[in-house]
Amino acid sequence: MTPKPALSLTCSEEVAAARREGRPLVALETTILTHGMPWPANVETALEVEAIIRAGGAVPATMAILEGVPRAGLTRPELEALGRATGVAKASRRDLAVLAARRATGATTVAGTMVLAGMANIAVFVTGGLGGVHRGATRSLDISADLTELSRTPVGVVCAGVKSILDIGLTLEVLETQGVPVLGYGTDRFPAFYVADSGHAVPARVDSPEEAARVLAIQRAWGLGGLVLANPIPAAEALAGEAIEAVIAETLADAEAQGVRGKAITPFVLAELNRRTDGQSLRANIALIRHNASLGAAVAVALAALR
Ligand code: PSU
Ligand code: MN
Repeated sequence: MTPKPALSLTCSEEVAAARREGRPLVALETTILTHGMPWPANVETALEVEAIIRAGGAVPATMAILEGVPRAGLTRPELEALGRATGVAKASRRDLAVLAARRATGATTVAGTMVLAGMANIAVFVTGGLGGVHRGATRSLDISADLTELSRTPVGVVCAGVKSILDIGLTLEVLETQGVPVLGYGTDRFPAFYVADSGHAVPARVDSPEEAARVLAIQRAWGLGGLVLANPIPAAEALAGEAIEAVIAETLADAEAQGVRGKAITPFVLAELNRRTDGQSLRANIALIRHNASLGAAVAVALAALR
């Protein structure tokens, strides 16, 4: 007989203790581990990001569904097993209940991680890049569930903007429609992952973790949903915009020619970019997520100080 489904979240000891003591917590996703970066850089980066968050005075809560159980805080062996596994499901909002009912394992996307962070009452979440509106979405209607999740779940997502594998202008339009604040951290420009400036302005700017935390506290108190805190990649780590843009355009054309669709597109493009840039895109990806981890920890600490 199939066991009964797990109806609530299971926290690691570290996460449970932090919740009891009201210490600042930072959620982390796992799709980046299973679909965003190759082994072993994926596991090394995940462990490093957790260490940066601890050094910043907060507690990391890496999210996944393991054998049907929604989890906040993974052990090192669990992280390594996920990072080495192939064929793990990519879990967005709509996949969570199906995976849990089947006692299956899934790596959570930004949307899926936000849902679990909401269940654990964790206010801050650090990742690399958000999903968004895909190029050609006026025909395909391929718009990441990350954007609608931001409108309903009160979590502040620290990211380096979105990759230009997406249509950045349309992504910002949908975030506006969904009522999602987009805050530039120390910048008036919306960042585009590998480059600090996408060519689009941000609707609002903050210049300190405290300022970001104040906006997030009000979003949460008023039930207004989440927000995006867009943290530009440090100048020393940024890639040359035109060169990376050309590789992205080529890779997207190949994806289309090979019939790659839906949730398979982002993982396909990330793996191909890494291969075609000789690891440059991966190095930039690692640098920016580390940078986001220290900002995320600082925002979580500032938010805890407001309570
Ligand atoms: N963008 C990146 N790296 C990633 C992702 C997006 O630069 O790893 C992952 C995130 O987990 C994000 C998901 O939530 O892809 C979006 O997938 P989709 O486009 O299928 O919604
Ligand atoms: Mn999609």
